Amino acid sequence: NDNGWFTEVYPKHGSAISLKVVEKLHEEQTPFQRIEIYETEWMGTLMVIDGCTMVSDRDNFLYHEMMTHPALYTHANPETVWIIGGGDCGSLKEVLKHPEVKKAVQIEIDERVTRLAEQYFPELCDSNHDPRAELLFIDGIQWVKDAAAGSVDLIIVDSTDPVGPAEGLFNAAFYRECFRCLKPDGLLVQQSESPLFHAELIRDMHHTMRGAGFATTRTLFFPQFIYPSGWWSGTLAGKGTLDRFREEDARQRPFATTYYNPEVHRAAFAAPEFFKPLL
Ligand code: AG3
Repeated sequence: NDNGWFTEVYPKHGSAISLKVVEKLHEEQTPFQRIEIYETEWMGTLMVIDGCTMVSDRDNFLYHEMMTHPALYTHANPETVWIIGGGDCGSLKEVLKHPEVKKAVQIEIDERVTRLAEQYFPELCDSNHDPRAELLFIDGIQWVKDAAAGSVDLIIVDSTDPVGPAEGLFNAAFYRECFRCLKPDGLLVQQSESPLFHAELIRDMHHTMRGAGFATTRTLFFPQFIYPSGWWSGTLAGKGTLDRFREEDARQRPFATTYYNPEVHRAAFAAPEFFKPLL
């Protein structure tokens, strides 16, 4: 935050993003991480965790729509959904737009992320009191260890980068527990970083998910201005097939979206040429 700009530097990639700041609204160290909130000139309110951009008013729709709707419209009947992380409640809000969802549990380790989102990103939190929503502030790794086998249709891992509190969400032990918790046709979707900067991480994720028992894995791609390289991804893993896109349901969706639609859904799963050998 020098000369009125917030900057996140990507040291390994010789690059950075800078956003012009109007005002720093908040800063605190929680037991888990350092959270900062800025009012920026063009991106609206911005949440930063441990120096990394997390959510902005202007572009969070891209990430939150693409981390939820493609997976929800791939599952035949997603009634129970867990969101591991996702403390800003943006994914929860999108999940609850689906009338077939009967229960959505958000398992966020750091309650302060949610309390600050309620204060500074109220529009992301306007579904938090939906009777189908449950907000827990506990460790998601422990949650999947303790949960009963075959108890959930869809697990969404909406985490920070694979360092610090989120590190344990990117390994075989965690995926095996997720696999165990999912019903026979269950799906997992995890944010999987930048296809340009972190292609090896995505490759490893596919191998590790399949090693944990998932039959099918697939990555979807979408833009995200405030994240490293401006290009981001989510990776899906299915106990069975990922080929049951409920396209007609997506077309008739009973809610508004800003990015997602059935054409975007199909296009997002197209693997760029340089990516094919990695998958
Ligand atoms: N989760 C992914 C954030 C990763 C950003 N990385 C970075 N800026 N270096 C976002 C949480 C939104 N619910």
